This record gives sequence, C-alpha cells and structure tokens, in this order.
Amino acid sequence: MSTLISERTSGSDRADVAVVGLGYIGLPTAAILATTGLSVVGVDVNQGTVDAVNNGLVPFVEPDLGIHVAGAVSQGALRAATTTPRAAAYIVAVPTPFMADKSADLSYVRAAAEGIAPQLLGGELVILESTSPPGTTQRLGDYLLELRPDLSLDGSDGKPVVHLAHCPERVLPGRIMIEIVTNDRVVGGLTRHASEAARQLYQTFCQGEIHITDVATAEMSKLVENAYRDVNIAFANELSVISDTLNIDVWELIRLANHHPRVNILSPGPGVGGHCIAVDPWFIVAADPEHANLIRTAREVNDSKPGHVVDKILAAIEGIEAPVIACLGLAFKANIDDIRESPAVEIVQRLAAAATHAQLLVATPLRDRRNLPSVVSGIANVEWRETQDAVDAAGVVVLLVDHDRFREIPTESLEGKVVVDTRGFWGKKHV
Ligand code: SAJ
Repeated sequence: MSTLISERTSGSDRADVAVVGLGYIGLPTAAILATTGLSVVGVDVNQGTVDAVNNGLVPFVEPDLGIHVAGAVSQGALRAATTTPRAAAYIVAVPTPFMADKSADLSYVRAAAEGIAPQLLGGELVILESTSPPGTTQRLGDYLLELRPDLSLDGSDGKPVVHLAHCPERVLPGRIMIEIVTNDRVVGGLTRHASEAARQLYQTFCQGEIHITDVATAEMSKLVENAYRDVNIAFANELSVISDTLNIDVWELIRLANHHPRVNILSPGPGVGGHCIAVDPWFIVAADPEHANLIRTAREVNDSKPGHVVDKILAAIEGIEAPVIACLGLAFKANIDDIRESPAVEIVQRLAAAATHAQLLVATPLRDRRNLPSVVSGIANVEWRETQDAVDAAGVVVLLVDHDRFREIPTESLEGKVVVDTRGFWGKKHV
C-alpha cells in the first residue's frame, strides 16, 4: 500500500480509493486496486450497475473481470455506490465522447468534479484516467477550484492542496485484466508531488514501468497511440477498397506484403469502432485543425468503410425479390459485446434502411434475443436469430465481427450462398 494512502486513511472511515465511473475502464481498475488490499468504492450514476457490482456481477463481457469483481466484493474490499464518498484518492474514469462538431464533451468530467468537490479536505490525489484532449486535466482542476475556492492545486497560495494528475488507460478490450497489470503507464501530474503520488498508487498493481511527464504530454500520448493505430488501419482499409476495384484478394495481398522484413500491414475490416480509436484522433484534429491532415483523412477513410460494405451487399442482392441476409455480429470487434461506435451496427442500420424489401437476421452470440440493442431492435426488417438459424435461412451471409463462436459454423453451410466476409474470417474462397 502506498505511503500516501496509508497515511491518510489510517484511523478514518475514508475509502483508500474512489473510482468514479464503473465502465470498461473504471470497473477493472476498481477491482484490481481492491485485490491489492486497498479499500475501494466504485461510483456510478447507473443504479443497475451499482447493484450488479454489489452482487459481485459485471454488467458487460470482459474476460476474467467477473472473478476479480466477485472476489473483491466478497472480501469487502470493493463496494459500489451512486454517490461519491470521502477517499484518499479519486480516479475519474468517465466517458469523454465527442459532440457533433467532433470536439470533446466534458460534461461527465464536470459531473465527476461535482461529486468529488464536496468530499475534499485537502491532501487528496485526483487522477483523470479518461482519454482527454490536451488541457482537460487542468479543466478538471478548474472545475474543482470553482466549487472549492478554499483549496489549491499547487499550494502556492497557502491553501490546502489537491494533487491532480492525468494517467490515461491503455488497456485493450478483451485483454483488460492482463494489460492493466502488464502495460507501462504514463503519468503527468500538475506538480511533481502529484506525479509521485499517482506513481505510488499505480505501483500497487502495475508491473509495467511508470513514466512521468507533464500533463499535456501525458494527455497527447494517449491520443497519439490511438491515432497511430487508426492511421495504420486506414491504410489497410483503403487497400481493401482498392483491391475490390482491382478484383484482388486483399488478404492474400497483405499476407504477401507482410513477408517484407519492414512491412506490417494491419487487417482491413468493416470500419473502425469502439469508444477510443474512432473518437480520440478527432481530439487531435480539434487541437490543431490546420496541421492534422493525415490524422483527419485516416478517420474519414475508416468512417467511409461501412458505406463501402453496404454498397457491396446491395450489389449482391440486386434483382432478388425478397432477399434474406444473415448479419453475423454487432460488436465493434471480436469476442466482446461492446457496440459503441460499432461499424457492424451502422451497416445493419444502413442496410435495413436501403433495402426495405430485405429481411436481416442478426446473430449476436454474446447476447441473447432479449438483449438485442435498441439501436437495431426497433427496425421492422431486422430480427435476432441464433447463428446457425440465421445462416441456414439466408441467401446472403455477411460476416461483420470475427467472434470465435462463429468458427462453429460449418463452412459447408455457406455453400451456394453469397458471402460477404468483411474480416477475412473464412479466407479466400468465401470473400
Ligand atoms: N481494427 C481493424 N483492423 C485491425 C485492428 C483493429 O479493423 O487490424 C478495428 C477493430 O475491429 C475495432 C477497432 O479497429 O473496430 C479498434 O480495435 P482495436 O483492437 O485496435 O482497439 P480498441 O479500441 O479495442 O483499443 C484501443 C487500444 N489502443 C491501441 O492499441 C493503440 C487500447 O490499447 C486502448 O487502451 C484503447 O483503444 C483505449 O481505451 O483507448
């Protein structure tokens, strides 16, 4: 346990850490901190999430998270609440989505500050983990001081200090419980003391190196990592469109090019989804629109990919009176159930609207019929089906997500059907 935390909490009823936001990052962070022996309170506005966690359950799919949450709750190290408690350290892991103009919506960060501010006594550590545009950590500090002018962020005016730092999460959905421990972390504190306190806290569970820098560089490092990946995926996606024009198998093309010792092209897909890579590069564009040309173009290339897939499917059903289309998967990537910014969802929605004479049978192996997301469940020509039922009933099979469970589909059951394989899942024969 860090000195910072043990000094503060000994003899008090304060939690060691309060994690604000129990989503895909907050809940794993709360659970892993609790397993180190710290007392942790997870805070979320959603009563259903709070109830689930207090019952040792996880309200979404993430390998190995369930066992950590169940263990931490049963040992009394983790509990959840809808209100922010007193704590020695706060970790803010709330969404930072973008608005219509692609700038960041900081209303959840503001709401987190409103929950934390009344609990502060001075001496606490507040860490912003949410992916944020440059300047957001300072904004969080400004919000806190607006609400608590009796406090300070650096102690220069003699008031009690709240130590503020940014430490972006970098874990990969589907591998969160591994990467949260093994990945290096970047920490940028507003002061040296804040950086050191944040380092101490992460050292309780992080086996990777903890790199200290200034706040703006920490904020940008996270955005740059995701923009780098976005640009590389855009290259692969652009190749797949060009390959369609040239009637080339893009998977074979990339496999061959990747034999070069200094070439490593990523995989094309139906588009780029998720709450990170499809969002974060826009924060860089917003920060310097004049110069962020490659980054903007990559976003546009990836955003245009679902439309290309829809056009391909529409061409495949041209002339068919009542086409039945199996759409396999809705998640933004394999083996998770997260549909945020998912290109698969966009494709189903656009296809259903463009082909009202078609029936779309959606298979989501990680969700059941009652759990079909509302973004598609209300569409008249869309219905949920078991995977094999959908394939058997359809003339056109569209593979949108490469879930392992789809490996159970016998390839013989695809014979005679038009297959649109957006992930290279079944290889050359079925592209
Ligand atoms: N994708 C492709 N082709 C590829 C790789 C990915 O089309 O070759 C697509 C996926 O299908 C998905 C999207 O890109 O729709 C993003 O998937 P991902 O696996 O690349 O990344 P995320 O969004 O799950 O997680 C990323 C990670 N960032 C990087 O790898 C640089 C993760 O480490 C971050 O913590 C996470 O964003 C985040 O929270 O910011």
